[in-house]
Amino acid sequence: MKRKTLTTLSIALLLLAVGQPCLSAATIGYWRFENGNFLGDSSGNGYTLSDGTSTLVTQTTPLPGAGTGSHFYNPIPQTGAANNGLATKGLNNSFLRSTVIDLEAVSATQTYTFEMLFNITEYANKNSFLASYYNSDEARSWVIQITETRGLNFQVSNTGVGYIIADSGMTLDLNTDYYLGVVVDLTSAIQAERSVTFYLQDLTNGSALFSTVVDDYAPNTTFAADNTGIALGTAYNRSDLSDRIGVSFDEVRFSNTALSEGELLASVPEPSASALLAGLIGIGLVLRRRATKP
Ligand SMILES: [Ca+2]
Repeated sequence: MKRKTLTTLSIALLLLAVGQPCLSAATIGYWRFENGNFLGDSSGNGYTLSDGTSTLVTQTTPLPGAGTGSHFYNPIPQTGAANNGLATKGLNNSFLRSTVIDLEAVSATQTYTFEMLFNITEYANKNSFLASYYNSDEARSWVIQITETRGLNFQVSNTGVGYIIADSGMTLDLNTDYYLGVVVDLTSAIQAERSVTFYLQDLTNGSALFSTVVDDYAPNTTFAADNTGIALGTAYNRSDLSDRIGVSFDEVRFSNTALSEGELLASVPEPSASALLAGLIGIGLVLRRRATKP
């Protein structure tokens, strides 16, 4: 009976090690667009989204069986959580903004990671934005831009006018489900060590997770005393040029560290060393029990 109890314990510990990853402590905001919490922040930090002009961003739930969003992760590889809803805006429709995120207070001034599932359904061949952050006091900002020819880049500005571009070299297709991760690390005093890493996975066509690093990235912009939130689906300040995108998006996560590939939502996490050790100790207890009691 005791042996059975120990065996059960060891199996439970091993399952814990393999199948129950923890959510990252680096998460600042995590917007999942799930039923019953459409615009809520699943990180627990309260950065709720609002619709810029109300009612123009819609929810699709459950995820469709075909077409836009049907290849979005379900479950989410990193957490194992089920995915039951996504958000959609039309070409000239509204966008979403989070409540104020003070990047200095959450330690995301120079090192951060932005992730998103998305599918561009309508495009007017004008520079557009998947996401942006803008500080109206300092006029400092960052954007994730899609160019006129659907190239993908990241940009930071000290002034809100002149932007320094990190070009991913990637081109996006329409009507294709993607995972995107943009990992920004501008902490080093040495320019050559400041980098932006892009991760992109074509989910519709089942490609592997592709990554490319833009290093020697010039800006080391620091955001302080921030007074705005993250905008999804446009630049923070709307303009005729920045709203020309129809997009479905989901599972948007903002973290305050430069996440490693194994920490991304796209990745199945490796079991931690401590959890593996706990599992091995459980197995060891069983073996010892068997050796001492015939
Ligand atoms: Ca979702």
